[in-house]
Amino acid sequence: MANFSYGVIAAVGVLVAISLGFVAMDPDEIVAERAPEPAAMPNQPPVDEVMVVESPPPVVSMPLGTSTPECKADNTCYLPYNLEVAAGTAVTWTNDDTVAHTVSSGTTDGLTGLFDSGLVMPEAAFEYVFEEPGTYDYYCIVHPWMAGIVTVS
Ligand SMILES: [Cu+2]
Repeated sequence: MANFSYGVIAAVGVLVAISLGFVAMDPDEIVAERAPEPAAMPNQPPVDEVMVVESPPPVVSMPLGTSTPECKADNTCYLPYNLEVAAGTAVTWTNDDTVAHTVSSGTTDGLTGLFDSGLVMPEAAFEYVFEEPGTYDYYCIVHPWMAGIVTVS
């Protein structure tokens, strides 16, 4: 008889403990546990798209008016003055002036012979692919104050 009573008391005790456990739970918590996984944020593109960094086009302009030396003072004879590109990039120079220019590798101290556009007429363009990292000076043989740099990484 004593064993049976202890058994009932123990069983009731376990049930009470379980019931108290449920009562103690915050109803919001129960709902939160059963809520479905939130969907991906619709405004966030996939990670691989986020990693794509748009670089400016590898284009250098020979702007209007560079046939007079004023552009030398603020390095605006070629724009941008120093173009930074990755190895293997094809760089395009566009002649946006009204007279012919050249894109000749080297400085007025001497041509390097790596590239030389010859005369690039107005509205024409010259392209060169930089395969090796380095700093490449170039200038215009016709207007030697025109100087620019391509930095290849
Ligand atoms: Cu020129």
